[in-house]
Amino acid sequence: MKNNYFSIALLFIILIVSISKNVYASNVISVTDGYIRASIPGSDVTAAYMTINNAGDIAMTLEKVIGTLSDRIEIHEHSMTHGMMTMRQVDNVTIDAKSKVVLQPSGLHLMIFSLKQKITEKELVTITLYFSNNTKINIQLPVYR
Ligand SMILES: [Cu+2]
Repeated sequence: MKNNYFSIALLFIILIVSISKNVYASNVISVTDGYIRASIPGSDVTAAYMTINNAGDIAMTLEKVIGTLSDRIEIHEHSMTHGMMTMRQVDNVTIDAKSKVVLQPSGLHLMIFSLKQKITEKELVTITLYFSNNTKINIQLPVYR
């Protein structure tokens, strides 16, 4: 009986961890902690962030991102130039073998232009990440303010 309670508790812990970590995985690539910013009224641009993990033995490159919310999703990088925060588009992002890359505010991010609809909280936005070696992964991003 005691064992049963333990199993149920463990199941709940696993459930909570998997929900909060928001894990999406292919054979070697997994994406955790992804989210997209709610769009601001009057603006049709937003950004998305996530951690991309590469469990494989070779480097993987994120080459493009596609979603129904926009026809223009770019990989961007923030950097300091002459003491000013600027951002520029980058062609791709390489995740070394057995490594990870974090897309986060003030760093690498996905920039989403020309939104076809408002992005509001309490919805999930699906996008597809395309990597080298014919690897692609569908992920769902919760919307945060
Ligand atoms: Cu940007």
